[in-house]
Amino acid sequence: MNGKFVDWKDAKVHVLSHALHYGSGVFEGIRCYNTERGSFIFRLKEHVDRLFWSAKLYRIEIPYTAEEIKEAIKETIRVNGLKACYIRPIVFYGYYNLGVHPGDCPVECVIAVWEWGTYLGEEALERGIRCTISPWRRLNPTAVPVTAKAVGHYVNSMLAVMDARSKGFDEALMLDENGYVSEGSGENLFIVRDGVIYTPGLESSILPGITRDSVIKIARDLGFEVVEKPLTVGEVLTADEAFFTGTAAEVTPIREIDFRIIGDGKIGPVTKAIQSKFFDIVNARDEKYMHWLEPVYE
Ligand code: PPE
Repeated sequence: MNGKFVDWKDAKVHVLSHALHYGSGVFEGIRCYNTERGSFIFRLKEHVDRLFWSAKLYRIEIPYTAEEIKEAIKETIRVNGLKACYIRPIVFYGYYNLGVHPGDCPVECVIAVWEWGTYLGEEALERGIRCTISPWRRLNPTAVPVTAKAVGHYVNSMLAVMDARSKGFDEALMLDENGYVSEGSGENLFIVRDGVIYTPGLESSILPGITRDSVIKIARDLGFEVVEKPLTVGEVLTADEAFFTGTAAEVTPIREIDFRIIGDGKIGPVTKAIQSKFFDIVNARDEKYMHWLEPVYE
């Protein structure tokens, strides 16, 4: 917390912190994997870079360099002695005085790490999940810079996932302001049709996911054609396969959307191929992608 190690129970902020009232913060979600070759952080550089451009979009000046943040992340894992963990850096306006303009509120910078297993339940990675199309549209880029991973943007995601869970689904699928399919509450979407992989592009108000970028590269390397384009609800409902990607969700198949079975309701062959390659890579079993892994204990 702000350059010092603080015990979990003492890691507190003032109730009049600006970010609590106005959502004025940016954050990241990163995973560290425990592999046979040691503990590695997946695409640390890309995550820290995104933290900086999220901050730039919100005019938040991070009082550290990217190098310092990366080193602090590794050090935080080391002092906790964790082998695998989820990493949450967050930079936000703290307490000074209220009022929408952050004025002289201090920029607070925190890195938290903890063990976090599968995001959508143990079964999700194998059997796939059930989604519903959200009545809440994804925030649009004329209102906020949606490519920033900003704290306040997540009220939109929270409404969507609460709606989905209240109806008995695992996750929400959100549409953009034009009615094209955008993304999940915390994941990017891919579909497969006739062997070709499609995913919504930046024009569909998505967060440019780092797992999404990884999956596009992995899929092309495996010889698949990957097309970024606006996707209609009809195209998604009639896809042969569909899956979500995200740091927390990893590569999670979607088996059903609003009671329509996707493909044959099981993880499809393309999803399976990409998912197993993804897990090989994050578990340091693929020499070609070792540059995506940052060692923690070295
Ligand atoms: N879209 C949204 C809205 C999103 O929150 C995430 C990550 C993604 C796409 C995928 O981005 P990436 O992780 O770079 O591949 N969601 C994070 C937060 C999850 C949470 O519940 O908190 C995550 O996966 O860490």
